[in-house]
Amino acid sequence: MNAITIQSIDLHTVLLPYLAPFETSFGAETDKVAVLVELMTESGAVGWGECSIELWPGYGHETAETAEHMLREFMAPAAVGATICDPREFPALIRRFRGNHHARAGLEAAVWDAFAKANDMRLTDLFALCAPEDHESEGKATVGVSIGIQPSLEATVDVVRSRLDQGYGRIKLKIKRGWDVEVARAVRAEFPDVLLMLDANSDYRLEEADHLAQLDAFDLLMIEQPLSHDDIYEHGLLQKRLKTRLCLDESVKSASDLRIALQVGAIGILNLKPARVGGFSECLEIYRICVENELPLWIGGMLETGVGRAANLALASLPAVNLPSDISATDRYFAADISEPPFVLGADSALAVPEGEGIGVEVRRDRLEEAKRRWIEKYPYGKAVAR
Ligand code: OSB
Ligand code: MG
Repeated sequence: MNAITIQSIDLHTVLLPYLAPFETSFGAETDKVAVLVELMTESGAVGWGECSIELWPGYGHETAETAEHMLREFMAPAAVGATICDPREFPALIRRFRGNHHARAGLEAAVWDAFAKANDMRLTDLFALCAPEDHESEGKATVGVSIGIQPSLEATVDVVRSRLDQGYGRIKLKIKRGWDVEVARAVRAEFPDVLLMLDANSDYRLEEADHLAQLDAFDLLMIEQPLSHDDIYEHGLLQKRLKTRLCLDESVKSASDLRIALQVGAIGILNLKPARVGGFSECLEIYRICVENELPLWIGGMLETGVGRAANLALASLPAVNLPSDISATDRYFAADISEPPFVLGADSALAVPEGEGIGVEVRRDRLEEAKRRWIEKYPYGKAVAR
């Protein structure tokens, strides 16, 4: 393998309008904000990574500005000048800075992309080399679509129908307190056979276990993150009272968290998000734990631009990712993405990993500049949030 030496790092904060606002239990977002990391190596390879964040610190606690700050003041200076022989060495260079997983994951993603390109290979094949033996990229990933909270049950059923017509084979509905049993009932009644799951984004408390148990009636694939974003223990207590498998998202921020969740019976399925766990090295460690424990696994998303989505797709195409991932086609998110080519849904609800080296998509400089201008001009804190 060719080593890389990091020569310089540029940060680009972009704002891209969603085709439709996305509402979860913590609010509605109209635009994607992302800090994109562009990393130049001494040999001329250029790697890209995305810090997956949102305008409102409702899912995680980071924002574009905290990510920019951490990267500019601490993490990027610690990375520049370093020579890396294996991307899994990279986390040690920034380990002395605590937390800030979304920022850290964006920088590490750029390192992985540059390293793959410096070795003339796809990122997905580089991941496979770091996975357990005989785990090779399948070159595509089965995906589903995540549907935000809609204004009515009828609107929800209509959106589900249009996504099924587009070819998505698994539907995830966002729920919150007061928007749960009836929405599951309405969608299940209309589509008795669809693979259906719910995501509560931490809105419930353990005292609501009996209420949540009503959801057992709808043959759900899983319920994602019903309890607090930082709880593991009570999810274990809740699981004992539900037939439906619990999937953890927010609560698993590291391999160590996953081991605890397994130990206390808090997890039946893992949503693995590279941003949440602080990067792809940690993802590969978590992947190994899932294989060893036969824990069903899929890759989550945060409505990323093409840069982040391409890297997530590279991971999602590894064989132990055995449930549909939250990585949809470009036209589910944006009119014009930052990168080309767009992702198009193929047969069997699958997305193909691009053939090119690294993440396999190219950043369009014109769109990048436009999206950077948009961020500076619009700066929509507050305005973007309807509660
Ligand atoms: O909880 O999985 C989540 C988007 C933003 C923040 C949190 C979540 C989500 C999604 C979107 O569900 C999935 C996607 O990227 O398509
Ligand atoms: Mg989730």
